[in-house]
Amino acid sequence: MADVTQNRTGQVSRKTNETAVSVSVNIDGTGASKISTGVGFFDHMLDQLSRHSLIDMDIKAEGDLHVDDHHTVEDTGIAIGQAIARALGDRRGITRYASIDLAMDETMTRAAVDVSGRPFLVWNVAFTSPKIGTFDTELVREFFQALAQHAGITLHVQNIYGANNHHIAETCFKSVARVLRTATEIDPRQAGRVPSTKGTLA
Ligand SMILES: [Mn+2]
Repeated sequence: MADVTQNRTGQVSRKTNETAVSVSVNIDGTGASKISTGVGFFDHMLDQLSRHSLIDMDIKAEGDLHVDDHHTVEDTGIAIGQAIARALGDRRGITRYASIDLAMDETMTRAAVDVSGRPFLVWNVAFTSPKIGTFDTELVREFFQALAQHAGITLHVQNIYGANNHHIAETCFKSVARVLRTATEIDPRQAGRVPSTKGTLA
């Protein structure tokens, strides 16, 4: 059996001339979060990411929001990804793969993940508006690119249909949350093995 008593937690503090970001995650959490990035819509999305992945997240970001939200969103994605990678360790015993078609009102978004150690993002999501309130919709991709790169996951996200841009963004976060939950969960039938014929995912 995988040692499920082992703490799957990760902490990252990252400071540049543009941002200071601190992230703590617990993979085996309950979806409890404390999030403050200074970007209201982004906080709302990260709350969904934690709630529906059941990964506890403590996120504090202070960025150069006088420029725009870009650095803060990207660097928060980097730090969350790094914290998840640390928490996963050698990825022993995990389910590894998951996918979902996630519905929200008129919108349907599909996400698939391989918690492979190999970073890759396939992004097939088109927004019909450049902004949701004051938030730049193109930053949704930037966030997931940073997350996939630094968590070491292969992530595919496709918006199948949808009209409301808030819903399109939110289904991206919720669908990724759900596949992260499933793919990072301990599969008892793996019996603590690394789920790869290579013998390594780290
Ligand atoms: Mn919402």
